[in-house]
Amino acid sequence: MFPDITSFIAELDRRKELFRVADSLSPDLEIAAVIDRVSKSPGGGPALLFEHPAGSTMPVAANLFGSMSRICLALGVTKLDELAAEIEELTTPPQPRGFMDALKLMPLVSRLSDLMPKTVKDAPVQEVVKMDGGLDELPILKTWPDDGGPFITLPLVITKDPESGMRNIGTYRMQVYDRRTTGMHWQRHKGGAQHHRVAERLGKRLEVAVALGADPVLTYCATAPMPEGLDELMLAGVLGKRRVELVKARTVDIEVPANAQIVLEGYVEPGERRREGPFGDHTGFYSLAADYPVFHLTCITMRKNPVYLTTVVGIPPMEDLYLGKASERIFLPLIRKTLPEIVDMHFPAAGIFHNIVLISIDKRYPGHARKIMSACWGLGQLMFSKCIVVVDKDVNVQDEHEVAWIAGTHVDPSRDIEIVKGPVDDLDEAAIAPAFGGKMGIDATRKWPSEGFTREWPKRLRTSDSAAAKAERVWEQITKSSR
Ligand SMILES: Cc1cc2nc3c(=O)[nH]c(=O)nc-3n(C[C@H](O)[C@H](O)[C@H](O)COP(=O)(O)O)c2cc1C
Ligand SMILES: [Mn+2]
Repeated sequence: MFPDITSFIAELDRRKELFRVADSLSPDLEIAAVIDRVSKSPGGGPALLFEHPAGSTMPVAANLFGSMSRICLALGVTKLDELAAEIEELTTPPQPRGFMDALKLMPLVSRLSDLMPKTVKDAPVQEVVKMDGGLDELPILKTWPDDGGPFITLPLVITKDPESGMRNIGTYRMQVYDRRTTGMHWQRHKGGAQHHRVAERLGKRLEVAVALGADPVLTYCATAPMPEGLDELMLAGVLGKRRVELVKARTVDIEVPANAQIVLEGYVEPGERRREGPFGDHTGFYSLAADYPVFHLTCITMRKNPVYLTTVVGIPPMEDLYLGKASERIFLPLIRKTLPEIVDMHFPAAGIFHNIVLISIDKRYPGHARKIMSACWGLGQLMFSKCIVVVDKDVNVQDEHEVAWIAGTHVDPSRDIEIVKGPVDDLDEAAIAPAFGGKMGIDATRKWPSEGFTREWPKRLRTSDSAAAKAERVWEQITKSSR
């Protein structure tokens, strides 16, 4: 597992998965345009290191997670499903049948206790401490022409609940207003916004620390839809198989990742709001300008020669597709703890995570597909699912073509569509009102007599085994003759 982003970059370089851009390109649109162009190439293109961004001595790294092989490498697996299997094992302790059996569980318990973060004294991220540092020292990108300004797009925003002290880490973009202030775009449903809500009720300032370029596992974890109140650092411990090292920040009472490249320390005042946006978003459209809290910088700490890690969001597919794919795989076994009848789920790239959610189930009783829709709309960030398509377990939801075919043939829209209203993603500009709107479920399972379908359900086409075997043999001849 990689202790920091620079060792990850070095490994990508060794594997020839890194392209170094020697040209001096501008952080104003040019670097972002390259990142977008590369992300649109088959498989997501190489990772990028802009060695000489115009106006800065700090290199810019991007698209580090932007392919299946790189997100796997970042998380230390060869296939994302390995993570799912690990999480399954960790969360399903075997049932001990006696004392000797119980003893075997000890390694599991110590594994769990080994996952909590530990505090260190000396940290690379504090090699340089700048009390009067400013954001103008960083090559922060303006990514799309109508953007309200430059945005920090891949920050790890760390806060503590002012009452309980519980920590949260979330990736929320930060629009640069000037060298000491930015926007703080934590949307109302997110962990950081909840801490700010508590701070405002108490009439208190909320201290904030922002890590840029933390190690690959932790960078992913800040984007993960962890249930509220569960520490992202614990997930980082599980996935990274080691305790995350933290160091006390200099001007705020928050521990920050010791191996990050850069840390911004500061606070958000109660009651303060400022226009944020527009911003070319991962919807592929500009998110409209709106009022958001404001981050005030008190101190910058950094390594001696830091790399500025960023990402560009835009029309899918982009790098965040692969971060989302990791969440899809990692959270499936956890969702199955409450909904074991879910067989698989898939978020197509065009659906930008929650606009289209495809779920296969082991259907057990009438109305089961609708139960799954309701459960998803009540479960963490799955509440944002705008269109949920539920199919039977024999349908492969990873195959979007197959799901479209099955939905087209299995659905009577007058019977099989469920429409509800509730909270929707803050980025949904089509909704009835900001963050409030409609959601649709499509029951594309086979309908049962107990659901009122009393005619015969047609059988799926499949030839006989012997005919299929002959066909395979002929197909082999065909493929050989064409070589
Ligand atoms: C590149 C990227 C940018 C993101 N920007 C934002 C953002 O500006 N605001 C926001 O609320 N969520 C944003 N997200 C999504 C959150 O990081 C995600 O919902 C995360 O689970 C939030 O963590 P939390 O539940 O601890 O709040 C972004 C995700 C990615 C991958
Ligand atoms: Mn969280």
